[in-house]
Amino acid sequence: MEKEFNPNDIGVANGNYFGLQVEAKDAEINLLPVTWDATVSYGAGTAAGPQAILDASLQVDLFDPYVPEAWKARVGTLPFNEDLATMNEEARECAETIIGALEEGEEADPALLERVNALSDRVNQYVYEAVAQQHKEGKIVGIVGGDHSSPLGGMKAAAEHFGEFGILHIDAHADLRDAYEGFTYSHASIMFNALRQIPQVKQLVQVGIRDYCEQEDALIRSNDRITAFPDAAVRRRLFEGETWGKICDEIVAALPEQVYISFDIDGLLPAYCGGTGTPVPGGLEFAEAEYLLARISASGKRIVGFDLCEVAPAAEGEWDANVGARILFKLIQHTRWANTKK
Ligand SMILES: [Mn+2]
Repeated sequence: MEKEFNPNDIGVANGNYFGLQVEAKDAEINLLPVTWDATVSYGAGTAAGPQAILDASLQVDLFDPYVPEAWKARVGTLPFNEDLATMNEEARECAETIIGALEEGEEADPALLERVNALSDRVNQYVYEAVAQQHKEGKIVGIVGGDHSSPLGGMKAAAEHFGEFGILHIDAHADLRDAYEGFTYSHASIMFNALRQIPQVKQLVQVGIRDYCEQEDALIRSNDRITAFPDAAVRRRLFEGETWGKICDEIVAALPEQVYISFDIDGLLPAYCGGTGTPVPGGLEFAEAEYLLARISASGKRIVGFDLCEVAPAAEGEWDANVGARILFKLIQHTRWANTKK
């Protein structure tokens, strides 16, 4: 006989995130695992993120200091897509050859590039369709990546269903490169693609960014759809006596009424995500990220979707996945709370 659900018990490995006994059809939020990391340029492994986060999520206590009755979250888990894993393997092989050539100062083979781009297109289409179907059923979707190219289809689906929104983008990188390394759908191009392909994205609000190039900096400065809170500028203000609360006010104010949250785990301090593809010194404390999410959910804005990307299992132990599971829990809770009439 199945035991009655007790939020105070240890999570049960039932194939669902956080061991929740919620079927996808009954959920308010459904999580879509996207096991895709084809264009990761430095350290691979984020394709294993969704499963590692699921395993670690069983350890997360279903309590939240900001959100009442967190354990009542009706969060479902959508199936892992086996085809994605096969496609990822093929695309990764091509991408490794391409990146290897580029690192030798050689030209990339155009046929291989075309193949990676075609496979990326299929992933985008799959994610788009899976998310659009959920929207039709009245659900909010959280995408669990995968590298940061994973959620583009989900952003498109959200734009078609919900209309205009802003993206709160927490990341060490600006992700504003045009076809980085020749890959149209590079992890480093997600926000460039979102701005170019999704007119409903009214504002991109970047927090934590600290590793980006001259061209991206110029784009940030010249494009009025982008508001950046670069890590160095934020730290400077904190060092000189301003509070994180005041800066969060500005971040919240920069966002329109509807918000999509795109959370790259490397936005946090590398101590929280050493296994991720491209860790960068500096970044947000866990508590700073949580507080920012709490300010969004208290602000009266509506959250139309979210993603958590670039969590890669560490070489040893479960720390990265453990942090990822906890950020995922916060994203879920603050999405619920934002969308609850208070
Ligand atoms: Mn990113």
